[in-house]
Amino acid sequence: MFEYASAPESAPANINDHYGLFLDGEFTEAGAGEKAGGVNPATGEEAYTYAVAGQADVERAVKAARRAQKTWAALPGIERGKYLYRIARLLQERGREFAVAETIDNGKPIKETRDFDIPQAAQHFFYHAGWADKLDHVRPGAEPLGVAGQVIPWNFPLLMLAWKIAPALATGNTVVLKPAETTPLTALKFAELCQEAELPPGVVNILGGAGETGAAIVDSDVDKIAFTGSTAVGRRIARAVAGTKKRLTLELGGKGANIVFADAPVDQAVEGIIKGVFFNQGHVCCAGSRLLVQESVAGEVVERVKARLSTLRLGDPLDKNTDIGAINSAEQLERICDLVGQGENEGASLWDTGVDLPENGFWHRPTIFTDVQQSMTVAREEIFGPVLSVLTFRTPAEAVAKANNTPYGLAAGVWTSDPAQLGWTADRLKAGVVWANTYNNFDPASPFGGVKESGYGRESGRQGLEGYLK
Ligand code: TXE
Repeated sequence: MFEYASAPESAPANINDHYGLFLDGEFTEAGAGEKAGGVNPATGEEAYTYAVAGQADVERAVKAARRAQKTWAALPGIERGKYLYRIARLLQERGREFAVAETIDNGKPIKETRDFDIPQAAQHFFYHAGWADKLDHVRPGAEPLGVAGQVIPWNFPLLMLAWKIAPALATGNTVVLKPAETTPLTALKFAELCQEAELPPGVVNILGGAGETGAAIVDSDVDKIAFTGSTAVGRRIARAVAGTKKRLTLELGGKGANIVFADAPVDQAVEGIIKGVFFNQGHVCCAGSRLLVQESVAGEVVERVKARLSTLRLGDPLDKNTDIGAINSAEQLERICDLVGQGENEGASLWDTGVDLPENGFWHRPTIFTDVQQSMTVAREEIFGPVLSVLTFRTPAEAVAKANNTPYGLAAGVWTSDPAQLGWTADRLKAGVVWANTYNNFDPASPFGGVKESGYGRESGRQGLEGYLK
């Protein structure tokens, strides 16, 4: 993690009243003049407005990216790298400001944006800056794809932008990126930062908008689509690009299993179970949303998780002591409540922390379901909220069978003191990422991505660069 020189959590977020589209190095209004509002999920109030790109704006952006791409790719790698280093340093310098803005826009606690989202985003640019001039050694004659269209979700707005933009730029591609409609703020602030870094116009274009704008990017004259979001939209995009020249990487949903064996280090496991599904209010594609715990220790483990959860503070995301923030949107809250309701109707036992919820904004108590059967909705569907479903197992084979009993395959965790048990289990899990005695740990050098219906392609690491090369 990086050190920050100054600025308390109360650093000004420097939020403009309105943001245009960032197109060819300039902020401009949408051709049709369409706008939308950015809402602070902790208050429910509008914090700013932004321009919504229509098809004609998308086409203009793709043309600008196309024009810029040849010059960008022709730069020596070391020069491209310098721009990425500059962006990384600016993100560090303005880290507190970006953290406050992200918290206001997304609802996640400042503790997380300050110590995780923003430093990780900066680290991503540092990591890929280092690749820009070394690629040729690993991949002689490596050629960029051209223009990448990138569509990202609202759960890690700036970090997902970094995951997409840093490797594209390092490899000589240019980008047209659309942030999610509920969280475009840090992407638009990032556009200002690109201006500050004097990035050549057209290399990065950022367009606000919802699904229609995303679909227009998918249908436009780009060479690649990189998408992170729901499996339903991922499927739609796969159909739209089938039979075109466009390359596609998809990072979709998950229903991660966190497997706790009886010999697991219990204190560590309890923390890992909580971090696994309550980090970022559970708005995490790789969340360990199913706890699979060995029957002999299930009672004890669940009681300890409940006790620890009861000590977490839910409330004002800008307070540095807050552990659990707001749900990102009214729609997401409704989706979570609907799935929780189905859990109760199907006979799972619900427990929640009982904590008082703030009057305004969108909130959900940390919730645990026990007596969960594999056939129940809460064991099968991604809830994408602060909800843990507990299942038990007797034998390692049963743990693996239950963990793999999902159409998803993004991530899993294994907790045990026995290295042989760990290896045996990890080898059999059908998941892109398996964490051992930890959960939700990330590193820019470590490739991330799913199997089965969680998508394909990898982001981060050397493998992530391949997604942007011919
Ligand atoms: O996702 P969408 P939503 C899951 C999670 C969540 C559910 C719904 O379970 O509850 O999806 O979330 C853009 N063509 N994940 O509705 O719609 C959209 O504007 C092109 C898991 O927010 O997939 C946004 O920028 N783009 C996930 C992005 O897609 C389209 C993260 C994601 O929104 C589009 C988010 C279209 N037709 C949700 N329609 C993860 N893997 O982390 C929408 N978009």
